[in-house]
Amino acid sequence: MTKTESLHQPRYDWSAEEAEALISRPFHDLLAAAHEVHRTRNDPHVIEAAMLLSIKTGACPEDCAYCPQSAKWNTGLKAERLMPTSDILAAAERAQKAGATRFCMGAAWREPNDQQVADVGDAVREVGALGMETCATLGMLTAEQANTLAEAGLDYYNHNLDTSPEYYGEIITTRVYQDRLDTLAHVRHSGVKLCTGGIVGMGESREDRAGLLAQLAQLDPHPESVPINLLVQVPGTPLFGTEKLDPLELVRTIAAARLMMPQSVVRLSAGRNEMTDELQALCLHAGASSIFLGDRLLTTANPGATRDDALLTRLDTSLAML
Ligand code: SAM
Ligand code: DTB
Ligand code: SF4
Repeated sequence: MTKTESLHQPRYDWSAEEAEALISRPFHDLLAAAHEVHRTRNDPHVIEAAMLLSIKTGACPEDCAYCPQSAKWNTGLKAERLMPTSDILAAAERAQKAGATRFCMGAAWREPNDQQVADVGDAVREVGALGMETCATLGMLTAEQANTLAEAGLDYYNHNLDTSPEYYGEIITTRVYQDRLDTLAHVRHSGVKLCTGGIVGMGESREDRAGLLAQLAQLDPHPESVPINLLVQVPGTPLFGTEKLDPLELVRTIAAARLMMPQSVVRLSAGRNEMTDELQALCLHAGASSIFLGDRLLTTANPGATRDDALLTRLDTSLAML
């Protein structure tokens, strides 16, 4: 196999050590290789746009140290029950008008009950009928619950591994890594596509970022969608005040994800509100090709239309159509 072929051929046997060697390559070599893979598969001037809605907010029993929605931290967030389907549909229509092709419904649950899954399934059917791609992120699922969502026509399920297996216990104690992997397996079995990635900037090492990427790239097939979030530091959460990550480490993480999972869509997810246009441009050059639109993620701020329109214009980039 030639060197170029090997770059483009998906592999599922990535070790954390190999991933660390890749992420640690000389910066320009890493970026050039990632951009080469990127543009053979994607038009670098076209970006996929998704929009998020928090359909059930706050009061979550989990203790994720980054998350403003955990009941364990005092972040001043007002908890809200599951939204009626009609409100979810209205938000999806607004998202579609704003140019989003995927609508992602997020709920602050550790694990939904069957009634909650059925209710979200109804929303999925209605949003799907608009001609949008649907995504949901509801916490841990049983195999049956994943099947229920598949029957409702759900396109993607988001469930992040967040960090390396070694660092996981520093961030969350109320569930274990294997719980996350089990839900990913149930989703895969159901036929719903996988959206799974992680967060950087939580005080982890480069080795941990490589460890996360190796876990993701060991999934066979690779996740269709890989969100890379930069921690949004929310006052009241344990990670508020964590030393800021060198932004070029985010760029390296995206480039390595692009190389290790050549067929996946890598999303530059949370954290864009604090990024310069120039940093976002580097992330998109390194192989990210998807963003969240709108002025809100789930509960925190996102750049919004005015800033994003200006960014896309500066980069001669347009939004993908379905
Ligand atoms: N409760 C479900 C779960 O944890 O899977 C779904 C919602 S949860 C908010 C979805 C993802 O948002 C988390 O897995 C985490 O990766 C990301 N997230 C939450 N808070 C964040 C923050 N402050 N900064 C960056 N990403 C965050
Ligand atoms: C993902 O990886 N990032 C999105 C989506 N999946 C659900 C969520 C980011 C949440 C950021 C914190 C907040 O707005 O509450
Ligand atoms: Fe709950 Fe999800 Fe936030 Fe963790 S990330 S506290 S599971 S809403």
